[in-house]
Amino acid sequence: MWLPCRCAAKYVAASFSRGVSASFLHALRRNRSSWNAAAFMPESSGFEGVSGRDALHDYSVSHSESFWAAVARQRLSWIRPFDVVQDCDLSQGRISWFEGGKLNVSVNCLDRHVHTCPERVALIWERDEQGSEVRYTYKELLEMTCRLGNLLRRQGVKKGDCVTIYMPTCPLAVASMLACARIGAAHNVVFAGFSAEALAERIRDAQSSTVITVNQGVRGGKITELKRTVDAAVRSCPSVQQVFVAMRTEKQVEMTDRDFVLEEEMLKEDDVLFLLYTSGSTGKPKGLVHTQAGYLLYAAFTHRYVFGYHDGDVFGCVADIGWITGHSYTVYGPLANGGTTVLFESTPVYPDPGRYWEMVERLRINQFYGAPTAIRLLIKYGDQWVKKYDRSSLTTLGSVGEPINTEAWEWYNRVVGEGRCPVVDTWWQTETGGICIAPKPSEPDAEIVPGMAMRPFFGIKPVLMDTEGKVLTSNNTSGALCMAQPWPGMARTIHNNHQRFIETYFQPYPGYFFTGDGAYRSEKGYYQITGRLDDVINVSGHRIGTAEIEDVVNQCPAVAESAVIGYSHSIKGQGVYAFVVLKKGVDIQEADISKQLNNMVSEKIAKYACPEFVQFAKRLPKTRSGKIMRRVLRKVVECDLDSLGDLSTLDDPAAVQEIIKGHEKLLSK
Ligand code: 6R9
Repeated sequence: MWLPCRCAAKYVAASFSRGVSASFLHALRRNRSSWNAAAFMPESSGFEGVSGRDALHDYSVSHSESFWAAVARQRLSWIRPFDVVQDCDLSQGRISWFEGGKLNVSVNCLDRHVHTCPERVALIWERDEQGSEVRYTYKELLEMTCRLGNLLRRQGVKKGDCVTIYMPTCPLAVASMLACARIGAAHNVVFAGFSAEALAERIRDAQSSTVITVNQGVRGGKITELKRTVDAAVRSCPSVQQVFVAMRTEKQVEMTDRDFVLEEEMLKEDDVLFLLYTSGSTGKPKGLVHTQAGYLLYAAFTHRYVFGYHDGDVFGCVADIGWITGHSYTVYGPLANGGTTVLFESTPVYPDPGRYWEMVERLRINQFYGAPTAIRLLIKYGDQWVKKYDRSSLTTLGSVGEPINTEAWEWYNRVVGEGRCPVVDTWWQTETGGICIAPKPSEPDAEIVPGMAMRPFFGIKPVLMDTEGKVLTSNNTSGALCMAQPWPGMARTIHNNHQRFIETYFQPYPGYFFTGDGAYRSEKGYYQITGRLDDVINVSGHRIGTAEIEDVVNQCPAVAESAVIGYSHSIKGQGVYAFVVLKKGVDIQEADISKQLNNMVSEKIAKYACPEFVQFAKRLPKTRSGKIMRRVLRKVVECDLDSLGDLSTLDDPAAVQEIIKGHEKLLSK
């Protein structure tokens, strides 16, 4: 994976921008005796006996090697220093400079300046349309370059390949050149005025597999059909496997299987830090993509302020690193803050239910971050397991993963924290990268309401939406939880499926990020999460899509169809309940099939996703259009028969009665 800023910090050398100003030269000519060689060219302080411009020139010719060596060391950032300044023999045509040295041109042109002056303008694009210039800072140019470099890499461009760039003068052309430099590919820029034939000849000679172009060029008010020229050229270039097309104008051009819209492809690329798969409402898990600077900043910043983490504290997040909580608050947040973090390999009840608190005492943990499901489990074992141990090091207690019920919250606060430690119920998601809503930070004596995430973090602007997609502005109201503004920690895309990313998070409420959760905003404006609005359930703080479980259940040869529903579970938060319709003529004991289904789910997904109950039914309640009425099944499972709701769209209402009977029978077993 390409890490864009890898070399930057380490090898930042002096800036290249020490130019020779005109006024300086003027002064030089006027008064040679006052010429300060070191100020003019710092390297010259090491050149013996050099006092004037002419002497400097003499030196550069007579001591060519030491002159160029000094300049190269001073003005470029090297990954590895060179061994030999030059090895040239003009009579033989042998030319070699800085042998053994290694540098990255793009790091030299971009990263080191981003390090010192990210907002400096690097490019002013004077567009054909007069007066519509666009400025790009070093930071922006670096970002564009990294995305392009990552894209080229992903598409198989390797060190030593040659990319043909057939573009007018524009920032994407510059970024394309630097991107090639970054990944070690050569570029072959072909003047965009050349004909298809001339272009083809150059592509063939360079053996390029990749061409970057624009849909149309604009020059002197005239449009040129550059993509069409590339199409014609590529016909006689068998080496070309892919063509990236940037959109200089709005005009759609014909695209083949080999062609990609450059900007769209670039959007999918970034300085990817990690993928983390999480469940959605379809059977296929989503590989959410998090990137570097934004994610890291957000993880570190929330870690510092939500938990009041200070230098020297010991932070104990007991989440597994296989979940986002482990990523952000076991690994990245604490480490970015230079903190000490505990990696908890065990379980809350091993070797006994005092494990967490014994660990707190032994490691002197200051902030403890865990899940409500574990708290509920520990409550059952009694307070003595907690009180046995010294918890005076604790300053803050965190909760994450699912709504924390009041009983669990109060126990956590009263028994574990002895009423001294604020309990922070932190709401966030794999998608958000870090905590978005939490009681802290707040004024020191501000209230904390049990079981409420309460306050949006810095930079977070939550809104609630009604069913029509309108923003609810009043308090004491519930709706779909969305975010009205971006923040640095948010995921960038779904791996290999940017379209799904857009459809899931940005299309439900255009202009907003949709979380998939419902929330209530209290009279005082505090937020309380009410749960998922989609077919995702939360078992012991682990997200799982019901469709994912159904997929596995349906793979069982005896199963005709199934519906998986979440129901309230006193410890896990939610449990899995499966309705299963068997194929006609199946002659296997139901208990055996249940066992088989459990094995399949635990093998193909995980143990926590196994159905607690399997109810066999002759058929499932369906609408006339054939959709399973999951809402009805949910009510049956929750034993809430009074609010089955409108059954008028049901294909056959008798199916519901059968389901209710079957459910009663199962519970009475
Ligand atoms: C961090 C994490 C995200 C889903 C989220 C919501 C639920 C998380 C919560 C909470 C109520 C909290 N959730 N924290 N619900 N109160 N404090 O858990 O990420 O695994 O992606 O799950 O978990 O439903 O949408 P993830």
